[in-house]
Order: sequence, then structure tokens, then C-alpha cells
Amino acid sequence: MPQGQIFKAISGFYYVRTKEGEELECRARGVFKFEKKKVKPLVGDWVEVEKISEREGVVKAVLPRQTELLRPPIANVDQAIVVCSLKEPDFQQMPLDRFLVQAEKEGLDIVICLTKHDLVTDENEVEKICTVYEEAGYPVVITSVRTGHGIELLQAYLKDKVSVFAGQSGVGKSSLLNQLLPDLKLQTGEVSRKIGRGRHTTRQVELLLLPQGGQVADTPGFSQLSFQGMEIEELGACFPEISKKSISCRFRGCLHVNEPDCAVREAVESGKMNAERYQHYLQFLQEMKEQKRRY
Ligand SMILES: Nc1nc2c(ncn2[C@@H]2O[C@H](COP(=O)(O)OP(=O)(O)O)[C@@H](O)[C@H]2O)c(=O)[nH]1
Ligand SMILES: [Mg+2]
Ligand SMILES: [Zn+2]
Repeated sequence: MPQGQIFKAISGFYYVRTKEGEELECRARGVFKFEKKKVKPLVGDWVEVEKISEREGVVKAVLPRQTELLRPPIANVDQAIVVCSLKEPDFQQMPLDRFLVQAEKEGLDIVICLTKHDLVTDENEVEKICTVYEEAGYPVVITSVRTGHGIELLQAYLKDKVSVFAGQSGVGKSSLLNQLLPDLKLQTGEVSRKIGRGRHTTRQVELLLLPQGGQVADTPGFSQLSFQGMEIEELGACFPEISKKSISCRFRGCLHVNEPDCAVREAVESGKMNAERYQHYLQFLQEMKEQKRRY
């Protein structure tokens, strides 16, 4: 039976790209289950299809998922491109760190993309930002859709992976997608208007094929920026540099706040870890504690 991946789902139809490169319009039959839970096929799911005509098929089985995003609902996303502008709006570390935690929590590979390089007047500023995040363990790509700077490098990171773009509104996500997929023509620079509520108007996500291989979701991912559903003990693992250092903390389960012999605090005090990143860790920890108290 041919295997393929769902790249689009519209009112009961699943559009599947088979390994042979065919696109089939499919209905789903039967109940699909993972670990005894019923599941509905999602965009991104690998499925087994039975061909019933040249262009039609039936989804017979959904293969186990590697990852599962809720917003937008996509299975098997490999990578988040976390986008932040260098100018207009000015670079802000706090929202970037929030998006990074979110992507880490989902278990995605991460690439940081710093946009609007053409508006930068002080290269030293850019250098400093890059150093902070490269030292934390992230690949950083600097782009401009005006000059084309960094686009090839970004394409190299996207190759052969399923990626979602994430980041605040106005940082240039749609502009980047338009650059990567010239046929796409997403609106840019518009304050996105809330579309009606009913299920008929639900924006459908689609996985688009990149010319050089790989796929991207045509809508940004995880704009939900609370830490709901996350345990306080998990936060450290969402900061790669904290995760690495914490092995040397005296206590297992050290939260790196005021425990004795904390390797993370020592790293911050001796300048080996970025102090702002650590401050953001503490702030997120606080927010999570307050959230817990409220529920
Ligand atoms: N100068 C400059 N402006 C950009 C760049 N990328 C996006 N913009 C502008 O930034 C604004 C927001 O871009 P958009 O792609 O809609 O951001 P999104 O909300 O993240 O999708 C638009 O006016 C774009 O023209 C860039 O590389 N350089
Ligand atoms: Mg946009
Ligand atoms: Zn510690």
C-alpha cells in the first residue's frame, strides 16, 4: 500500500503526497488509534493510502507521530524557525526567549532568524545578539528580503525538513515565506484581522513544498505564549545552556534560583552564561508558579 504525507485537509478530504510524488484526494475510513486514543488525521501525518483511481484514495492507517503541534494543528514538524526583527521593531530578547521555550517544549529543532538586516546601522549590535544565541547553542541566520542577505543560508536549513515559522507579528515571517515561495503571495505588513468564528471559516494550514526540497507551513506556529501544561521542573531543559550546566549542580532537580552550589548561577556570575537569558528563565519560572496558584 502506498505511503504518503497529508499536506492539506479540507472538510473531510485529506490531500496526500505519496512517496512517488503523486497527489491524491483522499477520504479517511475507519477509526485511527495511538496508544488506545482515537485520533483524527492531521496535516503532516504519514499515512497508508489505498488508491481507488488516478487521483483518489482512501486513508487506511495513520503512522505514529514524531511531534504534534496544536496551533496550528500539524503533525511531524521537525523544526521551528523563530523569527525576530533586528529593526522595526527593534530587537527584543524577551519575546524571542519565550518563543524559544515554546519550541523547545514541543521538541523541535530550532533556527533563529534575525530579519531586516538592511535597516541595521550598527553591525556590533548584531554581532552581540548572535554571540548570545550561538553560545546558548542555537544556529542564527541573519536575513533581509530587501537585499536577499541570508536567504540561501535559510534555504539550506529548511532543506528536507518540515518547518514552521514563529515569531511576533510584524517581524517579517510572511515576507520570508513569500521570498522562499514566489507563487505564495501572502499579505504582508497588514494587521491580521480576526476572521469569523464558525468552523467554516477556520483557517486551514497547508504544508508547502520548497523548490529545493523540504516543506513549510503557510501559517505561523504557536502564538499561544503562556506556559500552560508545562511543569516548573521542565523549564530548565528549554534553555539548552542551562540544561547543559545543570549536570554540575549539587542537587538533582535544582531550579537554579538560590540552591547552594548551583552551576548555572555560577556560570552567570562568572559571565559564562548570558545574564538576560538567566533573568528571563527566572521570570518564566515565576510566571509558571503564579499560573499554578491560579488554577
Ligand atoms: N526593510 C525591511 N522590511 C521588511 C523586511 N521583511 C519584512 N519587512 C517589512 O516588515 C513589515 C512586516 O512584515 P510581514 O512579513 O508582514 O511580517 P509578519 O507579521 O511577521 O508576517 C512589512 O511592512 C514588510 O514589508 C526586511 O527584510 N527588510
Ligand atoms: Mg504575516
Ligand atoms: Zn542549579
